[in-house]
Amino acid sequence: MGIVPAAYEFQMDGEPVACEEFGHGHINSTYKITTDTGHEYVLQKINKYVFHNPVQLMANANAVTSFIREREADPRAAIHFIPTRNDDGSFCHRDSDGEFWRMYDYVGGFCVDQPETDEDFYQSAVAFGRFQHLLADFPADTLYETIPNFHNTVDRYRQLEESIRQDLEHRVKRARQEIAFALDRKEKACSLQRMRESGELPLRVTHNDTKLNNVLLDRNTRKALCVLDLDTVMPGLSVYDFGDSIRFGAATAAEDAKDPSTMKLDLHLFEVYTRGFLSTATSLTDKEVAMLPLGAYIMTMECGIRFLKDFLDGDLYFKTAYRDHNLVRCRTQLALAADMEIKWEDMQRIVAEVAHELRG
Ligand code: GN1
Ligand code: MG
Repeated sequence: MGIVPAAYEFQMDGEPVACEEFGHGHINSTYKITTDTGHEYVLQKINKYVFHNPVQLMANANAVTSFIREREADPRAAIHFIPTRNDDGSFCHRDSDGEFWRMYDYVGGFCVDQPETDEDFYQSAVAFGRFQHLLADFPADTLYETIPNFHNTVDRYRQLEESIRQDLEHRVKRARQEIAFALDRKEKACSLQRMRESGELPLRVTHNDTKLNNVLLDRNTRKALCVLDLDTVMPGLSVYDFGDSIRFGAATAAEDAKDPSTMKLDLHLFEVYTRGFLSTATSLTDKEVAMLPLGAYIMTMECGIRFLKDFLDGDLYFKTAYRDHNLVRCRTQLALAADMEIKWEDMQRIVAEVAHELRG
C-alpha cells in the first residue's frame, strides 16, 4: 500500500497535502504528513522482520504514553498516537500487503546522534530518569514481553554455552580468550536476574534503547521533551536502562572500535549521566540506586556475550559490515567491562555521592 493511502487509515485532522521522508532510523520507514488544516503527523511503517508482533508492540507503546499524558500537562511529554478509522480503538493499521503502520502527532523538536556538550548527555539522562519516574505507578507486569528474555543474562549465558558446544562455524578456537573472560564472570553477570526473580529489585517499565538519539530536545531551550522509539518498551529493571546508556554513551570509543585498548569508561560522563538520571528518577528504591554501577557492568557484559554468541553462530542476528565485526564488537565491550572492574570503586563512590546530594 502507498504512503498516502496508509495515512488515510488514521483519524487525521484535515486532508493530506504533503508527504516527505523523515528522520534517519535504521529500522522503520518514517514520513511526515501535512494536512490542509496545517496539522503535521509522523507516519511510520513498522519493520515486520524485526518486530514480529506489531499489535503487542503498539499496545505497549500506547499504554505507557497514555499513562504519561494523563499525568503531565505539557502535551509534548509523550508521543500521542492517532487511532485508526476502524473505531475499534486500535493504533495500528495492517494494509493489504501485510505491512503495519502507525501515526503520531508531530510536535517539533530535534534529536542528536552525538552530544555537542555534556549538557546534551545530561538531558538524555533527565529524559530517561523522568520516564522511569512518570511510570513508577504503571503496572509493568501488564506489558507484553515483546522480546522474551531480552535482558535475562542467565538465559543469554545458556545460549552462549549452547553455541560454544555446537561450534557450527568452527570459530570457538578464535575466541578462546573472550569465552574464558565471559565464563569467568558468569555469576556476577547473572546477579541482577536473580535479584529480579527474588523481588529484591522491583519490576519496572523499561525503554530498552536508551540512546541519546531517542530523546527529543526542544528547539529553543535544547532541553529534553520526551523519549522516542518505544518499540522495545517492556517490563524489566530500572538499572537496565541506566546501564545501557552508560555502556553506549559514557564510553571513550565506538561500540566496534578495532583497538579494544581505546575503550574505557569515562568517569566524568558516568557522573554527568548519574546526576541527570537521579535528578528525575526520584522513585527508585535505595537498592536500585545502589545497583546502578552493576547495571552498567552487566549491560556491557551482556552485550559482549550477545556479540560473542552471534560471532560463533555465523553472524545471524546483528548486521555486520565485515567478517570479524561481531568479534571486534565483543572484544570492545569486554574491554569496557574490564575497565569498569578497575574503576569499580570510583563508580560506587560517584553514585553514592550524587545520591547523597540529590536524595539526602
Ligand atoms: C541493537 O538496533 P539498535 O542499535 O537500536 C539491539 C540492542 C543492542 C544494540 C547493540 C532489539 O540495538 O539490544 O544493545 O543493538 N536491539 C535489539 O548495538 O536486539
Ligand atoms: Mg533501536
